[in-house]
Amino acid sequence: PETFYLKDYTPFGFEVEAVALTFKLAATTTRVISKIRFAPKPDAADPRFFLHGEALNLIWAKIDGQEVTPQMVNGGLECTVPGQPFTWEAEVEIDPQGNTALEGLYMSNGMYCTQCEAEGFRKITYYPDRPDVMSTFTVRIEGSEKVMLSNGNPGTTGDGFAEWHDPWPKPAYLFALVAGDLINHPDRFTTKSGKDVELNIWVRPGDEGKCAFGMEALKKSMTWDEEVYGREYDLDIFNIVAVDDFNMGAMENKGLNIFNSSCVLASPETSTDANFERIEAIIAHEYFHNWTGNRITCRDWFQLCLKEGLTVFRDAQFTSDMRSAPVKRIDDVITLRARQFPEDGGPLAHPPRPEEFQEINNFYTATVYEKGAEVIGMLKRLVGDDAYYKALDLYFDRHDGQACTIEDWLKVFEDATGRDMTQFKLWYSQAGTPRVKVSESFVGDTLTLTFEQETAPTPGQPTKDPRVIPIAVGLLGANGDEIQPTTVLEMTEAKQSFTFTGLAAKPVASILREFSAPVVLDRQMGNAERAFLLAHDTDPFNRWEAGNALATDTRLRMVLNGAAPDANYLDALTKLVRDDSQDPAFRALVLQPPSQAQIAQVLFEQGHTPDPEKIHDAAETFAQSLAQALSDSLPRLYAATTVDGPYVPDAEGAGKRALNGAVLSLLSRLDGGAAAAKQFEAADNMTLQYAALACLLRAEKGADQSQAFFDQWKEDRLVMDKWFALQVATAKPENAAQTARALTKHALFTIKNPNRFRAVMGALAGHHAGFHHISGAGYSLLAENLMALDSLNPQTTARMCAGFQTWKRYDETRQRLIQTELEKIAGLNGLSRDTSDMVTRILE
Ligand code: B3K
Ligand code: ZN
Repeated sequence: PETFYLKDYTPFGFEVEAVALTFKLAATTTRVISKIRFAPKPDAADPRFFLHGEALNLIWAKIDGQEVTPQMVNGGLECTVPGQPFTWEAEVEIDPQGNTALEGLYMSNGMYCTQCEAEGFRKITYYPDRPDVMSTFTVRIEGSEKVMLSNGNPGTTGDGFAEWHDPWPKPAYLFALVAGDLINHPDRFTTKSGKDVELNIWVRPGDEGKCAFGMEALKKSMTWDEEVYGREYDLDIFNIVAVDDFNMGAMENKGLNIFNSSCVLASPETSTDANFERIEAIIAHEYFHNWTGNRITCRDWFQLCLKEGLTVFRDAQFTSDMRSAPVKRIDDVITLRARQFPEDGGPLAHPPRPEEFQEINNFYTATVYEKGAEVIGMLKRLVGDDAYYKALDLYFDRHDGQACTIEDWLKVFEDATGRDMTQFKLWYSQAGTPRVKVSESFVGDTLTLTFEQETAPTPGQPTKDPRVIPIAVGLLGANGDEIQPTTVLEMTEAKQSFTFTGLAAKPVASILREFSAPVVLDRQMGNAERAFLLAHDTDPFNRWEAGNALATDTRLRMVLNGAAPDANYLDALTKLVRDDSQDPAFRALVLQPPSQAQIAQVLFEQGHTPDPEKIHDAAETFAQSLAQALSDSLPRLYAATTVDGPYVPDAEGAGKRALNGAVLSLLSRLDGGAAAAKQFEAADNMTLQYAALACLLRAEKGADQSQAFFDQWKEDRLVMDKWFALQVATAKPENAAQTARALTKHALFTIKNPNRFRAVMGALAGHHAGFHHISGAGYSLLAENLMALDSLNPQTTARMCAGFQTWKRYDETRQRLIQTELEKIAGLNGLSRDTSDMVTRILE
């Protein structure tokens, strides 16, 4: 398969002045008629007239009204064209019904919808399907569907047709079309300059009661982007559509966002606190793309993090403002460590801006998104808030309407701040997580912190240059007072020391506050000091981090030396949990143990071979000991953290319910599930019902409740996804694969719906001890299902291959088992390019 390189970038040889599309909808024989005005660029480096096209049946093509016979070439067509502006017209036939890949125009539950990013537009018609080709689109949809939508503002609508016009030039990946039997949840928004905007969330009949929360989130996002970034919405209408079959979370098509129904539909009865928070964040994310992604887009797909890293950063700022900033930061770091660090330390490692790819869909990764956002966080920390917003204003001013690069992005920071960004750019070009080792010495009145950075080799990058690393540090006195408020140290060398003078006594240093850089901090610190920071640090992230380090440390010693749970840590933890003056959300976070995959990750970082069984046993033993240590307080805590009154999905309630859920899960280890059974019975919202069911299933006492849950919710796909996932997630390691296998035989299981497939297979891959069970049953079940899915849906298949990415860190037996499965997948007849690319890189 072909490899694409950043260094080969060449602009398209033609301007696209305007695009007009007519769709004649029919389930298996949709006709698309395109009329596109092209103008040759006088000094084109590549004058070839090449249009992408895939799985299209060309009926006819014309240039300036004259029928032509283009040459079909790999991935599209070529044609001889005039030397002056000309009109290209073509009619193609496509099969939305047969499109199970869910890319291009496809059908989901009888409704037409599209997904074009990254390269799906070429499955709709022949076109220069690259993000640096921007044009205005006029769309006419002919069909009998009740609702027919496209980008931009509505034009004429009549019997059997609807017209749309998008005045903002856009790349084809932002094109969208939806048609079906939909109903809307309407609202309005007035922008700060007084523009009246019509808002709609479109859903299938029956889902209209699940739109209100998403609509509020949308309006909050619109206000926030005006207030914080000065960005206003720019069309008369903003539509969101919920679809059931979708490969990812959502898509920011201009004026017509398309959402996986799981990322927009919400109600207290069917959605958990976590669902509500995620929905709010994704609605914000897609809305924020209107400026960071749509008005300013990417020159090519290597620059993907230009829009994704920035937009993730913006949605994280939004969530921090809407909810609790420390909780959001802690959650994000947990996710980064769970998803991005393993990627960065394994065979799939790539820089936030990759320089080559075979299949771009495989680069919508935690590195591009989450590390991309971390890089922006560092930039903001280094230049300061004022300079950051000054640079952003310049970015919007200078590049509105353009398709840009990381170089353009860094240049606005150079121009706005006068700072040289050469070294900072390494964050975009180098893969791998830097390991930062810190040592301390205190002499006279001076504390010296010495840092050393090192990044392990990654595929294609054997050596690394030192990066600029912002390290936020504060100092605490013996009584817990802050004697040095947070200051950002700028590390630029491989090894570098910083001093703090005028200190009366040796302070306790709080290092990498707010997780100021995405690095692994290697710090030898006694548990007494950690407990001190857990009790006193003024930086909430580092307070949590100290607790996390203690939790990790005791679990590592249990796994490696068969030690018992650390008594001092249990003591500190129980004290904190019982302390009602502390924020419930924070207590819940401290109570949430590091995941088993996270313990495996740390073992790997420290050069050990993780043993999933031992890791699992240590987790169980620890939780049991904690439950015992807290036994007197659990009933009181459970009662005290129960939230009375009607369910409100806000941060405060969610924090309380999180603590309540953590307490219930400990209590369930002691009371045989009695409290959980009661809670299940009484629950009037999904957060409580789901938490109770999880506890019961984990205790193997939930058969009746599981059946009751099924009977109650069998008509609700999103709740059924939870039901499928939870059974796998709560299974004993030795039963996880078998449970998952049985669920794939369930009448409501379908491999064709990505949400359902991920519910079962994602839960299996996420069950560390179950997936890595020494029988190999987890590996073979995942492989078997990936092989069954590949010919239907390559994107989702490829994405889920990542479950195998950590294989080389395990023992030889497991490595051999996984290798066998990966080779089976690699050898599959007709394997998709997506999956082949993933499996090949993982095996290397
Ligand atoms: N930009 C889309 C992701 C498209 C994925 C294509 N495989 C959603 C988002 O990041 O907002
Ligand atoms: Zn995005």
